[in-house]
Amino acid sequence: MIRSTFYVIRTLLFAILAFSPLAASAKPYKAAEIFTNNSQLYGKYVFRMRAGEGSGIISNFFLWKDGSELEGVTWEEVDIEVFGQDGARSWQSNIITGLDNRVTSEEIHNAGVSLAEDYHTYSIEWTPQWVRWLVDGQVVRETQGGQTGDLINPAQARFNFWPPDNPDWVGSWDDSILPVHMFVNWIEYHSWNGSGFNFEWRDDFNSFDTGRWGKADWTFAENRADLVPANAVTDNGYLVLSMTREGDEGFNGTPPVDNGDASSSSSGSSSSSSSSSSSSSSSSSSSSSSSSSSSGGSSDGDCPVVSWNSGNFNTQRAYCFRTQEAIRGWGVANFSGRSISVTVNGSGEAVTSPGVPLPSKDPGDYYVFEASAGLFSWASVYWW
Ligand SMILES: [Ca+2]
Repeated sequence: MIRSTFYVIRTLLFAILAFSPLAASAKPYKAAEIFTNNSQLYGKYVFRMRAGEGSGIISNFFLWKDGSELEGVTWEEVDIEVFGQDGARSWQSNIITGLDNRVTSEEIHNAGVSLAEDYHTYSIEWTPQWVRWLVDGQVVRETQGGQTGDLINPAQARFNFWPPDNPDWVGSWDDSILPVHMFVNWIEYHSWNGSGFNFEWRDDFNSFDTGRWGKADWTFAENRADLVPANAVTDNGYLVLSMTREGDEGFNGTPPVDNGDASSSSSGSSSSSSSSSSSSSSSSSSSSSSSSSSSGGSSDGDCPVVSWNSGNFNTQRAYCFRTQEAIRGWGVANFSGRSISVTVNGSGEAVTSPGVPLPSKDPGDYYVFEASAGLFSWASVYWW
């Protein structure tokens, strides 16, 4: 991921009007949004999403304090917004806070690949001290302090897919792209325990769980479409959010398969690992130099056995640890300057790109994680 070259803070006055909810029914296009019925204060959300492609559209996941749009209420929002334009290769992170004048801190990130051709693993980590955005196990942005201190209320998790009436931001609108869809394979929520994250729940979208999720039936001024329940469905283990013309709502196709999902129980580990290794060829080539310089040095027996699955190690020096846990997916955070190498029992071929699926192992074997020295005094590795 290439960090954006510009970082903008500005206030938005128009937005008070632009985002006032209106009853849906009037617009010629229909889009979709789902939201958790419950709100959570802090935590980590991890999900596998394949964005929609096309100019004028965005595929989003965001944390939202319900009622933020109301007069006299502070706005609290954290965003991942994937642009459909230009081959869906860029996305925006943002925090929006403030009472009357909204403060935003959007950054644009170039993914280097199409985010609409494959599923990717996205995470938002939200703690009292920081907000982090990760894609495929790599921290793309971290915000400490500042607006983080204004995110103090429980927030819903929401996915939505809609066409903003804002060509300068999302590109020009051409309705010949319709219908177009975004897909989510699964999402997990991990709560914040004060020093790490605890797994709380996972939704594989094998059905639409109305106990967990609601569907939007409203719109707002900046949206070219109404958000309608008929365009938010589950199909074959995937959440599908659709953008259609009025009268053409719903999804009639087959969701594209998530080949890179290491946790998929039905696809088999061999196929998932082979496809994910090909999709990560660019990142592995970029990390080849760092893997050769990875310190190693310590045999697996020197590395302590850890019991956490989301923890920090507090040293700038090289560090290693072992675990016997079965690992379906993993990532790293605050890893500036560090490389990582993961092996089974300290031998064999090493995985050196964060998030790349690990080889299978027997229950009595250890995954050995070896991190090189880094710029910061703490870093973390987590898995699920
Ligand atoms: Ca699924």
